[in-house]
Amino acid sequence: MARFPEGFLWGGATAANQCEGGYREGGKGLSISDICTGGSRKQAKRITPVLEEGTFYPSHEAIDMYHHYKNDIAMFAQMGFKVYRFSIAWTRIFPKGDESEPNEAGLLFYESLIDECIKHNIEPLITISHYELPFHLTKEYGGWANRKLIDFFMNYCTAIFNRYKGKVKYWLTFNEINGAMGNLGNFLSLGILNEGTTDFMNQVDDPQKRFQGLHHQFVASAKAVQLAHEIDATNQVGNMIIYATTYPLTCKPEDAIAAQKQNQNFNYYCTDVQVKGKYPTFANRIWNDYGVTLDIHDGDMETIAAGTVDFISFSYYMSSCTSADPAKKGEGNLLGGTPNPYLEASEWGWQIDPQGLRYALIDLYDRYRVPLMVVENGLGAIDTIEEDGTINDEYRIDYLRKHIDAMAEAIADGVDLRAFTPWGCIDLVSASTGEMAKRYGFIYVEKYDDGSGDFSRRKKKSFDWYKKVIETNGEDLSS
Ligand code: BGP
Repeated sequence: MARFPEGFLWGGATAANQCEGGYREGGKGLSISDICTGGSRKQAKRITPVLEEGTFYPSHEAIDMYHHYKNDIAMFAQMGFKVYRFSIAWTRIFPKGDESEPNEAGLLFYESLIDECIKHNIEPLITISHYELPFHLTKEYGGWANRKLIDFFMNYCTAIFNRYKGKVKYWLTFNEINGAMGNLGNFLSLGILNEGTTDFMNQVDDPQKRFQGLHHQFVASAKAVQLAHEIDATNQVGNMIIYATTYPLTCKPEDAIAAQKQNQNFNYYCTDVQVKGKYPTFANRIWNDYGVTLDIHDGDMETIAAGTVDFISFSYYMSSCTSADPAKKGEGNLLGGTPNPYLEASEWGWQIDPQGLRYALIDLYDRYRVPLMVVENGLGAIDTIEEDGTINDEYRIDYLRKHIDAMAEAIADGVDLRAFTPWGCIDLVSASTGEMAKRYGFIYVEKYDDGSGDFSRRKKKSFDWYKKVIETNGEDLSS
């Protein structure tokens, strides 16, 4: 029996702020990612509200997809992509975010990009907001903590839903919305720049604003779902979370409770609101623990209930362990937690766990019973160009092969999985560390962290491998 259903959407994923560049072209406004400097695993990127002369800002040029998209989409087509997940930069459509009319040049750019996908029989899957709020909305309004952002977001959605009607069917509202359950989400997801924050990894936290901002995003997302359906009944809108598979560090009951709590906080809080249309039973406990009082307006909960998503999409890179013992709370990986002694980690400390993906799929499907899409997964690694010009990224193939096998197992377990779009199908800037050195692509881009590189593209070994995976609908994973 086939391991993957017919029509399974194989493809890849990127985000505007990490690949486009052209940060001032076509009338684009400054986004929150445009004010983040380069960084590395050891040196956190900085947030600079005023651009500094002589400082390297990776999003300004990124991999210059703004000028290379036709070539890049043709290469995706060569691999046989059925779907391409990308994001629209809000700042190309509404450069400041609070204008009443959209910027035609921005609308045209994405129209051309979408047409290019369609020309190659690639289904566009669009993330509406992926870590690039217009900076003006941070500066003047305080980011998503301000309720006015709901209306600004709706203007943006109205413009793109109408313009791309009939061409785009799949939409995701907010990238990794549950990133706002943690400290990093203040700025990255919500555009909230608390006083004293300069270091991206160690932001000053304000849980009151963070949870309020998240509430505004829930209302905005639900309104967007309804609007998308109104404009075109065939539109399918998903949410997008980071799924963090969480194991108790030991079988000690306290550790199991700690893991369960972490699961509720991180994996279910947002998903319950967006899929079930209401806050979960444990929400009060979370708000009380943080000393948060939410301002929920009349009608908000009705809006949320009426705007539940059609499917769940999520990113999955790693798992983590949770312990009730504060002394054991080490630096597991980006998700926090404690290292798992049974797993190996990538060079960036992300613990590799294909079984964790199978677990994630079964857990989400059992709890929510809506179709699932894995819209990010992959190995960030240092790639080397050999003397003969090849890039033998067997380690990436090995990572993806195991995760594809895990997806096949989950499907056999009864999960309704529709799509797989590995992250950074073409090398791009890392979101957490702001560097090019951490590469995910099937396509190598000659762009480096000192700003050098001519943006030329070349296929890695994984390019032909993934082509065969798609051709055989996931049956042949050999290299
Ligand atoms: C997710 C983001 C992406 C992306 C990816 C890999 O959190 O949605 O934007 O970049 O992770 O992370 P990184 O780039 O930090 O390696």
